[in-house]
Amino acid sequence: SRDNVRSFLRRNLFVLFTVAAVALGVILGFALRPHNLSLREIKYFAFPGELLMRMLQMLVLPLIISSLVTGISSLDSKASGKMGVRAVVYYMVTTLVAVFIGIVIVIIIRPGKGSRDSPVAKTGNIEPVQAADAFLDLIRNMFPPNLVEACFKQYKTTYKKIIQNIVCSVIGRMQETVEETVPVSGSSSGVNALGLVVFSICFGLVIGNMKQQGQALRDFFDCLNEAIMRLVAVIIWYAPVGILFLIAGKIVEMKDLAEVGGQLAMYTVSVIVGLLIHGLFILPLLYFLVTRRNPYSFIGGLLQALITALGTSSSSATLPITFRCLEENNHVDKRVTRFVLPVGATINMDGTALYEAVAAIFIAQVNDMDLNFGQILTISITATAASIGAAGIPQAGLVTMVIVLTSVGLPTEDITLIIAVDWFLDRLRTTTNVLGDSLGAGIVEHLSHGELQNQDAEVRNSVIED
Ligand code: DAS
Repeated sequence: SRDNVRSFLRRNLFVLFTVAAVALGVILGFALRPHNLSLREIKYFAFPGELLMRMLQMLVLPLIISSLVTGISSLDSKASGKMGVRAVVYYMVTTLVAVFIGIVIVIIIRPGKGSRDSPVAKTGNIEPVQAADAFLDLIRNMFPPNLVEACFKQYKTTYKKIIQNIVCSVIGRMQETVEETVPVSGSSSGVNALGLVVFSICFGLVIGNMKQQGQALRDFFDCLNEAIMRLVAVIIWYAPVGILFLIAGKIVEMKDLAEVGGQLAMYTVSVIVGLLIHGLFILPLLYFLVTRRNPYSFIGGLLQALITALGTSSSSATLPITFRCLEENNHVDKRVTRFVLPVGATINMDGTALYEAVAAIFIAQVNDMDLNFGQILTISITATAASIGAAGIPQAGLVTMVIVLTSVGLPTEDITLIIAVDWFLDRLRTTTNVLGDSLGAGIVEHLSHGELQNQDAEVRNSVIED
């Protein structure tokens, strides 16, 4: 009936706007391509998109801190401990499954077979990265010596410097241009999210245990969180406009697809097939097996977050929208989203892990290198580590790729082989990352049902006692 249509429209208005924005962005982008806009003109054109990116990033920092601190301090330590373990087990299992799928697909499709499409200029004296150093960097990032600095700077990692050298020498451009192509170091979104997550969890645990004394701080973070979510509700109105221009801008800017060689095209197909299998079948199946609910209607509630991930290629920039979709559309308990979403956006990246494994094996194939079982196992482990270490910002996975390549002795300069299509694959893997985090929140909520109810009962009792 007309009423039904009206209520459907009202509920799905934003989603409809956002889907329309993507379609319009694609059309506009392709319509403008023949005009050969200069880089400067493209920059002006994509400005509304850049603004959306900045608005979302602006909210990420206070959102991560306030949601983690309130989420954790509102649970007793036993409940948060159990929830934390469930989330981490989910993250590890799904990431490893993603890596496994990637490996199987790239071995079956063999995108790198035949002689290589494009020679890579050897870059010469680039010092090799030790996988051990990269691991230590990851752990270092968890403990920022200066919290204020951690809000705008990641620990300068060894491998970032190295990829900077590679890209500089291979594409032979100035460092500033490189910084735009690949977010190498200390760029505007270089928040050390991992360090802030670790600190906020500890802080939340402590003030949660401080009983009456901690009340003022708990109220403060609670209120901060609420205020940030209200800002999200405002920015969400602007999101479709921003997404339209982000997508159109990228399409205008991208290189001619005809330039992409056969091997690279097959590599792209391998990553896409892997991501689709993982995102559309494996993760929903897992969700269904655990919760016995329809995973696709859950995913329907996430559409706006998924499209934002596609538009921004950043899981942290998407975080505010992911929160809203889960809480407003899918009614996931706030104590769960506040706890698991910021952690997930920082360390759980199934799409990135899958892509790292496919890319490393592709590069091995291009170099005619046969990998033995031990090396494939090493790739699985390092791809997982590289996905944990990658920040939720555009193309971070390309940077941490160095860990995977060096762990099995593959030439790091071959990263340049895959740069041409990375902007595109980045969007798809980011969408998979956000999907994995969100389904994870649903699964953890279901498994933690008992603790959440106990907690509710305790709160009720204490109110009655008062
Ligand atoms: N773009 C990323 C993300 O935000 C990570 C990556 O580069 O793989 O999820």
